[in-house]
Amino acid sequence: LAEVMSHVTAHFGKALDECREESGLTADILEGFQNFWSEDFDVVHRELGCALICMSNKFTLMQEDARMHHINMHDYIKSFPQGELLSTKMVDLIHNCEKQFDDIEDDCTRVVKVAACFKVDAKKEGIAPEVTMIEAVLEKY
Ligand code: BOM
Repeated sequence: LAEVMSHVTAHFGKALDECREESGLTADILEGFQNFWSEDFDVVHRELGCALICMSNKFTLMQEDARMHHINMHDYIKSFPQGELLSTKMVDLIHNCEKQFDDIEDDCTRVVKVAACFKVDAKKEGIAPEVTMIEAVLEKY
């Protein structure tokens, strides 16, 4: 499942460049989206939350309220090789994290908290990819 997640991350990450300007996420903070999964990268910057909203909107993965669009996220993950094995787990993990930070009003701040929670939980579940796995599939997208 980490392999599937590497494909999802590689594809989703291609939207980062289109979102750098409006989000203010500099290469200084995050050079490539694959580094999201690095042990050395702390998921703490509000700008990353803004970038995730912008990137998600490129694929209609969020609702107007900057919460996950469950059906679209499910279908998006299923579109990758063996994606059906990951989609339900991933939607559940993200939604569980959303519930924990629902009281944060600022969308970018809340989304980066949700993303940090998702990174921790994905690692716990053994579905987090290594950066090298993502780099190996980047050229496919
Ligand atoms: O309420 C906010 C819901 C969106 C949270 C996004 C979580 C994703 C964190 C970043 C990890 C990305 C890996 C693959 C792409 C998933 C769309």
